[in-house]
Amino acid sequence: MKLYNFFRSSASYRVRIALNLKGVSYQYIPIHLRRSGGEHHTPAYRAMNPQELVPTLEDGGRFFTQSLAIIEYLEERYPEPPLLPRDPADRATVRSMALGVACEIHPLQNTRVVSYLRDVLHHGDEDVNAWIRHWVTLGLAALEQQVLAVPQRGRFCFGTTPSLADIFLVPQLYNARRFGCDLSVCPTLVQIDQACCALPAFADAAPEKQPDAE
Ligand SMILES: N[C@@H](CCC(=O)N[C@@H](CS)C(=O)NCC(=O)O)C(=O)O
Repeated sequence: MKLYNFFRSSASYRVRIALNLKGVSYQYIPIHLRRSGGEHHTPAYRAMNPQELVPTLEDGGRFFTQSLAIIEYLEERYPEPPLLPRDPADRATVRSMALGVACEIHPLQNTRVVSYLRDVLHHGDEDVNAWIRHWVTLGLAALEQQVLAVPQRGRFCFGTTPSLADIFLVPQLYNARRFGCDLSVCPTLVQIDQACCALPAFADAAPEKQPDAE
């Protein structure tokens, strides 16, 4: 398996955590998002991933894109340890937490969106930072409430073992810290993040541990 990714990309970080939790070894192929105008915009990369986003997973001669689809692929190919609970209602709850990050928070702070605000609409740093902090904080506050409402409260977002929800949470909190967001809105998420980062699967996936880290 080959993972085309970037150390600081939170969508890449999610897939690295999942691969580590599953104990699947992979080749790390760095795709630099800024160098030479962004290596994700080259024709060779676009042929693998027409969305021109990282990550892309190559397996069995096929290319898989979108971190959630990649992680669900890994879940189906390597069912142990499970990243989703067994009960359908519980599975929907965990997926909702992950999707809250993937669909409601992350896209609004993604590089190309922020660059558009800055370079095309000519917003200054102050506006852009306010935009990022607003959407990230709003989304994390909602996720905090979702986690608190879980009947099976444990050390993780859902119960006593890491799930898809934790895989999406940890990279998003990493981004939130980078952007200077106010994490007082989500004290439970901060505790869960600490519990996750104490596990080797999460710690080894951290941006600063990757071969292309700057
Ligand atoms: N929904 C996609 C998001 C992928 C994504 O936005 N990746 C970012 C890095 S975290 C990226 O490639 N950004 C490049 C850009 O914005 O130009 C996923 O989950 O894989």
